[in-house]
Amino acid sequence: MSLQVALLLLLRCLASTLAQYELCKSLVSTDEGSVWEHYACQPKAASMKDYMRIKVDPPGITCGNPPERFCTLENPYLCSDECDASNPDLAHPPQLMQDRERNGLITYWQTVTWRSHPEPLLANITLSWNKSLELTDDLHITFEYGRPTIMVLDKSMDHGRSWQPYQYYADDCLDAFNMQPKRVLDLNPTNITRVICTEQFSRWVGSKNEKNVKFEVRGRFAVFAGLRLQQMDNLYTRMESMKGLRDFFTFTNLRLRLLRPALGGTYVQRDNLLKYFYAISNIDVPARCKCNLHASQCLLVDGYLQCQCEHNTTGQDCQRCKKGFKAKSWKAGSYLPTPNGTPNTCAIAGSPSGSNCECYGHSNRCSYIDYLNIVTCVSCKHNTRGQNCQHCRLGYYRNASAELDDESVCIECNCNQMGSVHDRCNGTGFCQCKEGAIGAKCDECVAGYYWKQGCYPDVCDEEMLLCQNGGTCYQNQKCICPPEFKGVLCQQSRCEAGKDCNSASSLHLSTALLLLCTLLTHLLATLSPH
Ligand SMILES: *[C@@H]1O[C@H](CO)[C@@H](O)[C@H](O)[C@H]1NC(C)=O
Ligand SMILES: *[C@@H]1O[C@H](CO)[C@@H](O)[C@H](O)[C@H]1NC(C)=O
Ligand SMILES: *[C@@H]1O[C@H](CO)[C@@H](O)[C@H](O)[C@H]1NC(C)=O
Ligand SMILES: *[C@@H]1O[C@H](CO)[C@@H](O)[C@H](O)[C@H]1NC(C)=O
Ligand SMILES: *[C@@H]1O[C@H](CO)[C@@H](O)[C@H](O)[C@H]1NC(C)=O
Ligand SMILES: *[C@@H]1O[C@H](CO)[C@@H](O)[C@H](O)[C@H]1NC(C)=O
Ligand SMILES: [Ca+2]
Repeated sequence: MSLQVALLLLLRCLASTLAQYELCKSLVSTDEGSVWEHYACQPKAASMKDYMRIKVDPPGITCGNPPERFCTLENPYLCSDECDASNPDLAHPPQLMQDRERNGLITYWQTVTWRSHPEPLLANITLSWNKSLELTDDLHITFEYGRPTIMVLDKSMDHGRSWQPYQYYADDCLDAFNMQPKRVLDLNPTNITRVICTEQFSRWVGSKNEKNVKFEVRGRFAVFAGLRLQQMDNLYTRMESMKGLRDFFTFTNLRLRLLRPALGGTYVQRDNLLKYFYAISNIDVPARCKCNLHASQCLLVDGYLQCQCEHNTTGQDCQRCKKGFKAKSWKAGSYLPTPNGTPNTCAIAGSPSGSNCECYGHSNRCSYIDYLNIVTCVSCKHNTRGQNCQHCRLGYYRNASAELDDESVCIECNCNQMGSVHDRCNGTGFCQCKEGAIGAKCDECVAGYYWKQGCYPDVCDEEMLLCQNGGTCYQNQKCICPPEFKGVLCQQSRCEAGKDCNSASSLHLSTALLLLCTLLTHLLATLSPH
């Protein structure tokens, strides 16, 4: 065997001990000397329970304040156990869900008992990381004294601003959530990201026999990677091609909504409510930092997890190009082609990889225009335009507090359609107003004009253009005249010069009656003997 072959084998061997996508770059020697080669990379999976913040709700749900006795489901009439928050040996605070247990001693968080039945015993546990993470293995929650009969796992991907259900758990899914019970085994490649209700982790089997509630990640990975996760390449390929698959495993916060404790049977024994409560000894969250395939390390910096970004990216999740490296717009690294993927590095502005054409990160493509002999950016994004995407499109104006390579560099003018001459604005966002309109967006009227899908001169007001003859001015738009008057300012009597007086209004009718009466009187007068 030649030395070269031996070296190659050794290298292969080394490479295979490294997990896939573990290296962001390596120094490679070529004819022109050593150069860096870059690869898509991601941090190792870690136990994220070490970094999570726990909050339990409602306040006062943790037992021991005041001290309280409790029993167990197996031994319901031996109620010698006690929870006392003021005694370290008898206290069960939330941090016991994430501690490292030593000497086989199980430590757990515990709630108050179901004293106030029939009110439901509800508790929320919110887990926060302030970092986007991706699950890499099953989530495990260990319940002492029995698993809840009804529970929901929620997740947030935006630091707790919005939440969505992740999985439902119940001993009777139809009854609790009106959902058909499913198992992860029932899922296939097309509906793998479906949110299911499972009965597998809620049935009563004795509190000692089965303590675990899982959110199954392995089982879902196995749909693509095979039962023993041997074909991870298949999974990674799907991650790139299947919409929503990566996001399904991504989260910044998790929440357990405990909706009904273990009952140990079918019914709640109201005469012994001291045996119903929740107790959790451990929550395992195997996950990796989401760094968009631009970092192989994720470290605790100032108390927060941070991707150590490579490829000239930056940000908590390496979700931006570094300043000065925005010749192309930012892209996440790609798992494809396997095994090394594509790094999609950010290129230095003006570098050859940016084709010598600065587009300030608003375009990935340049094109040479032959007859002008210039290179110009193609399809500028983010509402920019121009040879270098350095201007704002018509109808947009430059955001003075943003750099030229900022995605929010162009702000929509937002001119009011009715009040403006057109939809363009000047460099500070002022639109060009039609007569009578005013304001940066031309959505108000100057004095003497009223707004009604545009500005129109006042018809009436309380000063100069008074409605006459008892008419009232309606929103500067028209005089509401008494029935016997008309005209813009009610200045004209309807009976003027005997015209227009025979319309059907009741008052006109009485005028007609009056006329008739006069006529009759006249007639009577002529008929009566003199
Ligand atoms: C748990 O969280 C849900 C969703 O935010 C909320 O509606 C519910 O009131 C919370 N329950 C408790 C006991 O705090
Ligand atoms: C989240 O982490 C960032 C640093 O990555 C920090 O600046 C910010 O204050 C943290 N936010 C909260 C709510 O803890
Ligand atoms: C997923 O699809 C399969 C086959 O179409 C179906 O049998 C299964 O019930 C679906 N699972 C869910 C949770 O809808
Ligand atoms: C990032 O920028 C530095 C400084 O210009 C350069 O040396 C390095 O090769 C760049 N890295 C990548 C991945 O482009
Ligand atoms: C202007 O740019 C700054 C800096 O990027 C950004 O924070 C702000 O939201 C932008 N303003 C608007 C109106 O988009
Ligand atoms: C835009 O128009 C407003 C109002 O007419 C004016 O105050 C402002 O100076 C103008 N800005 C520019 C950049 O011309
Ligand atoms: Ca513990």
